[in-house]
Amino acid sequence: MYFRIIDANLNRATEGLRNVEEYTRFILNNKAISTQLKNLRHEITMFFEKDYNKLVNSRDTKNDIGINIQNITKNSNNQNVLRANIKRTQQALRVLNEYGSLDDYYRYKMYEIEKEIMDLINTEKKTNIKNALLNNKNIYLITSQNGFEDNNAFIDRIAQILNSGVKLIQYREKNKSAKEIISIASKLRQLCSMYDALLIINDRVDIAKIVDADGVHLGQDDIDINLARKIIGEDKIIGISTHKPDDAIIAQDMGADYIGVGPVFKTPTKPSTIPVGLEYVKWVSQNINIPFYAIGSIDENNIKQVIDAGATKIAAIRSLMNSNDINNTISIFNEALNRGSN
Ligand code: TZP
Ligand code: MG
Repeated sequence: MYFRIIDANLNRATEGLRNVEEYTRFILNNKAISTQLKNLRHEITMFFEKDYNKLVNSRDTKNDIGINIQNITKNSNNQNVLRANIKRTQQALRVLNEYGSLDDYYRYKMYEIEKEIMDLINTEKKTNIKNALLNNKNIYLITSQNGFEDNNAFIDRIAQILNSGVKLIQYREKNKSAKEIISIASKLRQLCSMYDALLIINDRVDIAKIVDADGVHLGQDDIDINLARKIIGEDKIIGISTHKPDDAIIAQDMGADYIGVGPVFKTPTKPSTIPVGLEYVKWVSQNINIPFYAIGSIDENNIKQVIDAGATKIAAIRSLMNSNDINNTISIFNEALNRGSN
């Protein structure tokens, strides 16, 4: 047995694992991966436990000719440190397999964990980008064609609202054929791109994909978020309507990019739905970490109450679609939202 080699590589592997674990624990806050790494470290240590005395006795640090080799990760960024430690661990596990008969299962397990960590980091990066996209978009227009039976009049109205500074719109249409929805959504796509606004499609993941919208909005009875994610991809925004704390927690855990919170007040758009009230807005503002939009009969007269309950973003149909003076409505909304954030 080459105890010196085993000793050095056991130390290398366990130190590497501990280093990776600190990243998944304190930077990624991921319990599942951290636990896997911890178990791996314990199992490897236990495998060589019987040789502990021999390993320590074989140690001869003073005469180790490799001891002065530069630490390549010094002054490097966190992700370089992470990557170096994953590689270090895998290499050490290979040596422990060859010289110490450690099961190669551990090295393969480490390859799997590496993939899980990298997938998580990539998802987080995308989430951060999407968060930044929604960051300064505090007024969310949800469209309705009520009163705009002519498609051109409807598109003109949306253009006016975009022109007043709204940067986020949801095309919501429950009655038209798929063909007509695609035709209107394509026009809205062009319009939103012109105004540098985001276009979200209500209910229809297929149509969101077809018109290359920025995302899709789903209710509690719509397509499951995981399926929608598969269809529309990681880069797109998915919003979920929520009506109670459990809905919000689940949406957040499932990777929603934002949630709708409402109806805050009674709304003729959803006549049979009991309003959730300001209490739920307050709860979400204190317990949920993803962006949320309060919705349901929010207008110039009650927006302040909604903001006082903790909302920093609002969504509306009628108060925007039907405003007699859209610039004035938007400036009242903006003033209330900006005052609320100070
Ligand atoms: N979801 C909850 S309330 C609502 C939706 C789609 C309708 C909001 O419409 P309005 O006109 O702003 O009350
Ligand atoms: Mg829906």
